[in-house]
Amino acid sequence: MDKLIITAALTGNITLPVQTPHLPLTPQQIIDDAVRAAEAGAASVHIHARDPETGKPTTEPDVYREIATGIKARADVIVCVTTGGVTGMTAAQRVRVVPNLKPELATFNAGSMNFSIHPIVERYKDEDYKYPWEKEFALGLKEYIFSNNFADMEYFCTAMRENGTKPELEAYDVGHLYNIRYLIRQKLLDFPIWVQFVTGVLGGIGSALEDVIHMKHTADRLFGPENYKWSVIGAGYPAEFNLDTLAIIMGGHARVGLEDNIFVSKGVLARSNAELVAKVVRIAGELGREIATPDEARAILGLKGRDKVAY
Ligand code: KMH
Ligand code: ZN
Repeated sequence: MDKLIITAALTGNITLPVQTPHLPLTPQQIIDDAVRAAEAGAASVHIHARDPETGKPTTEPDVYREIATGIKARADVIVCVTTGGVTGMTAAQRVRVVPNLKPELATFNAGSMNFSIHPIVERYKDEDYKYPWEKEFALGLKEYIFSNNFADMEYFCTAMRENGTKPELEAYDVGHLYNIRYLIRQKLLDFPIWVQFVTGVLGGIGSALEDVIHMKHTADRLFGPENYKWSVIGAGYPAEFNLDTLAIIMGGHARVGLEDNIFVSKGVLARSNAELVAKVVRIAGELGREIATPDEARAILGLKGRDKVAY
């Protein structure tokens, strides 16, 4: 088995400040959290940016550059930049971070879907919200379609290939694996690929162990086990740790982070992304799986190296 690649997804664009006071929002907070997550054992950090004033997700290129540069100066960790964007953005706006930063890794969302957290508003009173945009944003997701049509996916493939950025293929359901196979057959993606099985999003596949095993069997059949590496995201608690444990046992890789889950144990908020990373490191240790350093992860995934990024 490969050594375990741990990814820390630091802030996301869906987690709300009302959910946890520990969500990093400003570039400095995101950089600090990335450094601590790397020290705890993360080989890769997945970044989104937020408006430093409002905590609202932003795709402002300068904020992305500030975060990526700040992390690079302090930690030898792979930076996986989002191309997920925010509601209302075109594919061109979402992908511009790739030519701008030429990162080693960037997310590539492998199909369109509903993607919502609107039921969460039932948990909070109006006075709980930290920012005025939060409740409306969560409710608005009820009508949101996360659009990743074939034309857009082709465009993302080209942009990533031209910039030497490896796609981190986010598959939120079994059909997305078939979309990936289509792109491979069209010669738009090259083996070996790096796939995330993302479970537990409202709009995608669930987080039962059988769901992940079905994703894995399907990927084996479509791609061939030798042609891909995989990791798992179980959104929410306890899915995050249950499915990371499954991946550790099955030879996959693990993602944690406040983008996906805010609890370190039942009802206990994680105080940082590093705390979530440390828990996976402990589980892997108990199960005898060694942790990959960033350079070992680069070798496993075939990344170009941090000397070839544009930040
Ligand atoms: N925009 C969200 C619905 C990613 O990082 O690429 C999902 C997202 C995933 O942004
Ligand atoms: Zn993300």
